[in-house]
Amino acid sequence: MRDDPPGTDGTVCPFCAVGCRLDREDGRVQGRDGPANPNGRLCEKGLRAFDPATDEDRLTSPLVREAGDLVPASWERAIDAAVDGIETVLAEHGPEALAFLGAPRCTNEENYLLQKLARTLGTNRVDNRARRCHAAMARALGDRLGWPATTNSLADLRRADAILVVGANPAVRQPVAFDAAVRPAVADGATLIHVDPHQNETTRLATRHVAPRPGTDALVLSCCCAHLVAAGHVDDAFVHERTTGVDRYRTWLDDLDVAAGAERAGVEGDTIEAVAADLGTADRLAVLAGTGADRAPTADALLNLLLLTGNLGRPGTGLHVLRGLANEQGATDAGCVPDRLPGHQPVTDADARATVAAEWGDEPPPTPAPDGAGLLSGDEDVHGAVVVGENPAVSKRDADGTARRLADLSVLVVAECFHTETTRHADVVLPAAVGVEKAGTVTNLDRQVQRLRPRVDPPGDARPDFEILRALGRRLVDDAFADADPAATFAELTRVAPPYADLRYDDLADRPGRWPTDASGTRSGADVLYRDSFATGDGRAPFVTVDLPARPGDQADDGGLHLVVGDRAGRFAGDEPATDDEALVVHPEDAAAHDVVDGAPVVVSNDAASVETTARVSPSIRRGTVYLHASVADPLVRGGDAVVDLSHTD
Ligand SMILES: Nc1nc2c(c(=O)[nH]1)N[C@H]1C(S)=C(S)[C@@H](COP(=O)(O)OP(=O)(O)OC[C@H]3O[C@@H](n4cnc5c(=O)[nH]c(N)nc54)[C@H](O)[C@@H]3O)O[C@H]1N2
Ligand SMILES: Nc1nc2c(c(=O)[nH]1)N[C@H]1C(S)=C(S)[C@@H](COP(=O)(O)OP(=O)(O)OC[C@H]3O[C@@H](n4cnc5c(=O)[nH]c(N)nc54)[C@H](O)[C@@H]3O)O[C@H]1N2
Ligand code: SF4
Ligand SMILES: [Mo]
Repeated sequence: MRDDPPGTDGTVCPFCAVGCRLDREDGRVQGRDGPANPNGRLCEKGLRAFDPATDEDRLTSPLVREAGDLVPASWERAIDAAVDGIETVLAEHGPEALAFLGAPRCTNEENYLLQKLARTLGTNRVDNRARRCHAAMARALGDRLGWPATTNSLADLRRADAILVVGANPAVRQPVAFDAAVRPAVADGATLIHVDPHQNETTRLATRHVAPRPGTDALVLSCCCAHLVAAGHVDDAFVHERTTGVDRYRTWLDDLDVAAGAERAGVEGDTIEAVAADLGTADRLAVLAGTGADRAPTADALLNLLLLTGNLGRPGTGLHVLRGLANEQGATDAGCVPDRLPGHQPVTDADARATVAAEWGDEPPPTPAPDGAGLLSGDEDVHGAVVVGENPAVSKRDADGTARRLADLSVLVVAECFHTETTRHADVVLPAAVGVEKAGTVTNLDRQVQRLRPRVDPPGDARPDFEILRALGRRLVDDAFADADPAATFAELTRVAPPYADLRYDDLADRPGRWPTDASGTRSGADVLYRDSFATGDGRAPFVTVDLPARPGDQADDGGLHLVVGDRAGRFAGDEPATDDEALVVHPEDAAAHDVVDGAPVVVSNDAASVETTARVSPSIRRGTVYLHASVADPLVRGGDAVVDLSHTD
């Protein structure tokens, strides 16, 4: 895998944040040599990239609710209905009564237009699924290092000589990146340490697997740090020159009881010490963090570990956020966030607001809006919503609550490619184009910005979200929206979002770019962030003491089992084949204690729900913990307790 190889043929796979390039030729999907998929490799999913384009369930006509039913309508009538509904809410309750949800499946330009629409109407109530998906890790990176993004490039991972994977399964979830970067690094002798209560496909390549109790990663990692200090593996020069707060942190570490910590995490003390030795003796340590690690204390502990050992700002090091959906990074970069303008600038920053105002003619409001734009937390002030490419009625933690709130809105406008649980509550449904039908740009998980090219026409009357948002903007705000096209909107993004400053839409047609573009104005962008200093006020990164959970771990002592959920997936057609792997994974000793045998039907229950499935008895899961596929576990995790009971059915 080369650094920054050229590659702009075809378009970008719409399914995950790796951002492989592909095209369709003679009816078959084929990979194209791209920056993230050297030699045109694709995973099985990528081979289905065009499936949504030809799916017969696609929405092909706008729909408007009439007498309780959604009925086909012309675009003109649908936009009228959307605008009427939104203007009524504006007139009755003001802009803070509207919420806007975008669109990690949509382009940078679409996300930019969505947040511009919200903010020019007068509200910061705009959010996107992406920020929530890897929220804790991105926030810690942004707060402590400067940018809420992966620090090093995927290609650069090959240079690591130790790779620590926490709460993730990149062998299956980001397979092309895993095969192109992680496998070759391991083949060259890198140590792979996998921290996960459940063994998955990534574990197969691991040199060492550590299975702590769920939720105890921060404790395990902090104990590692204590061992690193004791064994003299601290990079003193790096700590001295590039960090702050080490004394306070070291005092905190000194007070950490590593023996008790290991016991609470359910891991042998020797194992933690051995992991610390693996990490401490590596010259170049890189960390990959997934959804299972997305907790604030874990993020803090990981960054402390990297700072202590000087594993930031150099090739082969850093923290990789294993983002999921195709444009998770870009949706956030473009400003679909309730407290950030484009380019991650705080809405509270008067200078940033002034730059934006110079472009828009309107200054965005200075007050951050709540997470989920308030729509998801049940903020009673929200009376209307525009949802673009999300399905909050099922994909959010409190899905039932969200569905109720959607049903209660006075107006819900949804841009979608398919009918979903969310369109069911909509007043206006606008049929949207899918990824392979669109132009624009997307930004992958290692900050590479790539051009999409429309490869097929949208079916029927479906249109790109860009056109939909432009039409809404023209009617709700002003004619300036009417002039927008993806090229002009990207140019506007580069003017208001400093990390995108020197990227040019036309250039991206020939060569992908990467943000942040460097200060000298070249467009190569930083494949390794923070080589000389961190993007913080004083250029240094702070150590922080870790807020360790008071009562981590499972509660196997009282007979309950801790539920670990994985394989969370979107439901976009073609994105994921139906899984037959819905069994409850249970450790042999727990199975025996609950009188359950392999293959037996079982009931898993907590205070929220009971689900029926079959048992797979396997030592791949740690004792006291059970693993369930998200699609089956959903009713249990929706507001329920993480501790479950297990019984067999006869
Ligand atoms: N094929 C396919 N690939 C996808 C997707 C898809 O739908 N299909 N979706 C994409 C999306 S949107 C996302 S967000 C990513 C998700 O990618 P990943 O984050 O890799 O998702 P999972 O496979 O669920 O892996 C999460 C792991 O965390 C572990 N875990 C749970 N709790 C804990 C804990 O407390 N500590 C530790 N250390 N581990 C824990 C689980 O056992 C599980 O193995 O995948 C992306 N890639
Ligand atoms: N209960 C539960 N919750 C979950 C998960 C889970 O497995 N279970 N998984 C979690 C994870 S990791 C993620 S990332 C999220 C995913 O959450 P969401 O993003 O809300 O859900 P998806 O089903 O992935 O995608 C939403 C919709 O986008 C539409 N879409 C695709 N492309 C486009 C486009 O270009 N334009 C428009 N307008 N629409 C488009 C698809 O038709 C789909 O219905 O869910 C998270 N939450
Ligand atoms: S790894 Fe991701 S981007 Fe690449 S082909 Fe597979 S799903 Fe598409
Ligand atoms: Mo995700």
